[in-house]
Amino acid sequence: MDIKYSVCPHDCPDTCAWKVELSEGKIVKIMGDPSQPITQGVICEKAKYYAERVYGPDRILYPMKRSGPKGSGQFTRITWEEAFDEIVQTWRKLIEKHGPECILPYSYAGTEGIINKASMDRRFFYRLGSTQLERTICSSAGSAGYQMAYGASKGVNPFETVRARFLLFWGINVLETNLHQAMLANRARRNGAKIVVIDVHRNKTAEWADEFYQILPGSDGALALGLAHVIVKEQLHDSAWIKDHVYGFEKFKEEIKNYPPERVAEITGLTVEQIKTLAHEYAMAQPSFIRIGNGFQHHDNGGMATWAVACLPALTGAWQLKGGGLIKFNSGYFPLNKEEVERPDLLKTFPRVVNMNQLGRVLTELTPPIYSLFVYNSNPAAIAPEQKLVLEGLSREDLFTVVHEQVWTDTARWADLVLPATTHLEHSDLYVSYWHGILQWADPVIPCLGESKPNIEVFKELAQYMGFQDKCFFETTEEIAGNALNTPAFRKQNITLERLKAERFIQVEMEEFPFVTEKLNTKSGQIELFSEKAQSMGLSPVPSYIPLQEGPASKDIKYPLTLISPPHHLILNSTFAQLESIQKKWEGPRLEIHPDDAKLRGIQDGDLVEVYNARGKCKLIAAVRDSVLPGVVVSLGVWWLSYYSQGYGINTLTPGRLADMGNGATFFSNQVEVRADHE
Ligand SMILES: Nc1nc2c(c(=O)[nH]1)N[C@H]1C(S)=C(S)[C@@H](COP(=O)(O)OP(=O)(O)OC[C@H]3O[C@@H](n4cnc5c(=O)[nH]c(N)nc54)[C@H](O)[C@@H]3O)O[C@H]1N2
Ligand SMILES: Nc1nc2c(c(=O)[nH]1)N[C@H]1C(S)=C(S)[C@@H](COP(=O)(O)OP(=O)(O)OC[C@H]3O[C@@H](n4cnc5c(=O)[nH]c(N)nc54)[C@H](O)[C@@H]3O)O[C@H]1N2
Ligand SMILES: [Mo]
Repeated sequence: MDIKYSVCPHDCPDTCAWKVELSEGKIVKIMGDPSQPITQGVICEKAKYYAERVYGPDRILYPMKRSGPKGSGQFTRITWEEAFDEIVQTWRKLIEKHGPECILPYSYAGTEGIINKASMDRRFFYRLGSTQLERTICSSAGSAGYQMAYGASKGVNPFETVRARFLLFWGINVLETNLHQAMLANRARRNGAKIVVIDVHRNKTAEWADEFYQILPGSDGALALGLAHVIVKEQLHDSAWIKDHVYGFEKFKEEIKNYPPERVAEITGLTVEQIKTLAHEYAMAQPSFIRIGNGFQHHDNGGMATWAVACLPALTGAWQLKGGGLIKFNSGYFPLNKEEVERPDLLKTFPRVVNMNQLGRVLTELTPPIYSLFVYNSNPAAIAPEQKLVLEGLSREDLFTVVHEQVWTDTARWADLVLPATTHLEHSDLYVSYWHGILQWADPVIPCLGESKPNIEVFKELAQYMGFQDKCFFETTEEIAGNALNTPAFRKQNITLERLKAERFIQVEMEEFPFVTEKLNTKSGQIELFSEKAQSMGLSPVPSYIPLQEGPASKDIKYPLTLISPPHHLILNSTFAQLESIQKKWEGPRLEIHPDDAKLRGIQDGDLVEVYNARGKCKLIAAVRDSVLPGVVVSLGVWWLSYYSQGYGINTLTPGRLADMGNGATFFSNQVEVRADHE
């Protein structure tokens, strides 16, 4: 038995440290690294099956060229040289005829490793002058909303949350999507703290909480302003602290007059009593801590709602005590030299920018058209909204699609050329977290399987085939990582790549409020409850509640139910979906529907139902239960398309509209109707 170490690269706040057991050079077991203080030897269930993912039958090991009709899954093995030649020759012809903007890269966070997520690829597509991609599918609406108040993605150090007396998990399924925060919360609870959850779905996290507030989708902004109303009206706010740290309190005070508990009760579905109790408890128990998740950011009003919630600790001055305040994102604590890593200066033209949430429209409607798509670190055929349009785009005969992947995803099946990618266990990378403050490095644990190559190598070689001679296309992973860490803030903390490689993980400094020595990075330097920036963007200058375009208050009687499709604990976005161990445990695609809604439609528990709206339809098995409110339906997980009957996934139904801030995704502002399927 041999033990090696790695870091989980997936898009999850916990960024766990792994201990990997090998036998005769093969991975046999994945465990949490007990020495890394956040991971503490604990990893999620899906990561434990990683060896199956690395060695499984779905692994892509060689470059493959399509040999049947598009989407048929028929491919023939070719060499890397043939693959690169074909890409470059095709692109040269396309560029000559249409210019480089007819090529589009599509990627997200398949790996969170700094080098293989965004370094050589960004350099390559900047240098090429291709159409650029706005990568806002995850949490950009919320980040923009949070930054209205605080100017940066910085919040509480998670370790401090064990001191909190009141922990409010708001729109986050923390037991399943941020497990180690739940472990810290359990420690706080043992110290006497109360755990409260606000969600639209009575999930495992809701059942674990001491108190659960079940609200209507997209009503969070109103709830936050209603809580602020009660706090200020009953003088539970901290005037002295507000005077020193908060900008715009008087204007905010005017705005919250519009949110008396009676009105907020109507919007949220809570009772007046519940709203008052929550406001009292939140304001009185200090330190109080809020963890914001993605739930309410994936709505039309996600930016404003986040800004409104982010104002609460400013009113009570919760930031004064260790463990008090909020976490939305903590990525701001890693001041990497991104310019040096990504080299935006290589872009010499002003190509168009398209939004990743609208890939379907981009591939089917954009003029002049996209003629070549290069996908890596993402599975858009499954995870992107408006799936029908995405698939229509991918089936275009005049679209040359290249997919660099580890496994045969839905997107890979639609490709013209498929290139084999290494997993993080086969390449080195540098890792930061967007929740904790531990910087990590991982070396390969096993050699590259088959002929797979890391992203950085593919883009380096492509650059050579394209004749790009800039020095930056010859840099190694170590050189880029070393430069990424070469910033004044890291130098001050004596953090270098050499030290990191020797120690594997280093805790970076996480300053306490106000996060920077002098002031916040907002215009006023204070927490902004009134923002001139918001005003200049044509938004309300104070947080306010705007009903969803598609939501519970929707007047569209054709589609009366709001569909929420958040993560499933067995998979990570669409990753892990195909593993045999996962499939064995999975109950199949389900739709949780309230007994009243089911009865109205003649639907019984276990029935196959068709969920539909103007964007398309998707078939699921009805799970009739009161875990959802009347008018709300929930389907967990984004599964590969072949696991849904007729091959249309949950994202057939979801909208490509953009949220109020950050051009974010609106997956959950989604009206549908459901009928029993009698086919
Ligand atoms: N197991 C697992 N873990 C994951 C992922 C995964 O797919 N599987 N994905 C990872 C990624 S990329 C991300 S971004 C995070 C996302 O993880 P979270 O931050 O937890 O976000 P979601 O699970 O999308 O939504 C959280 C909760 O919000 C609820 N919700 C939906 N709409 C509303 C609303 O209007 N108001 C309120 N209050 N709640 C609402 C949902 O029911 C859900 O329980 O998880 C990461 N971790
Ligand atoms: N309905 C609905 N849709 C959603 C969501 C939802 O809650 N509901 N959540 C949204 C959110 S928050 C997010 S972040 C997105 C996530 O969407 P994606 O980022 O597309 O996530 P995955 O489905 O995990 O796909 C990542 C792919 O990258 C591949 N990959 C991993 N590492 C590497 C590598 O090193 N190199 C290469 N070339 N490939 C690699 C994996 O094999 C995997 O197939 O999905 C969004 N879609
Ligand atoms: Mo995400």
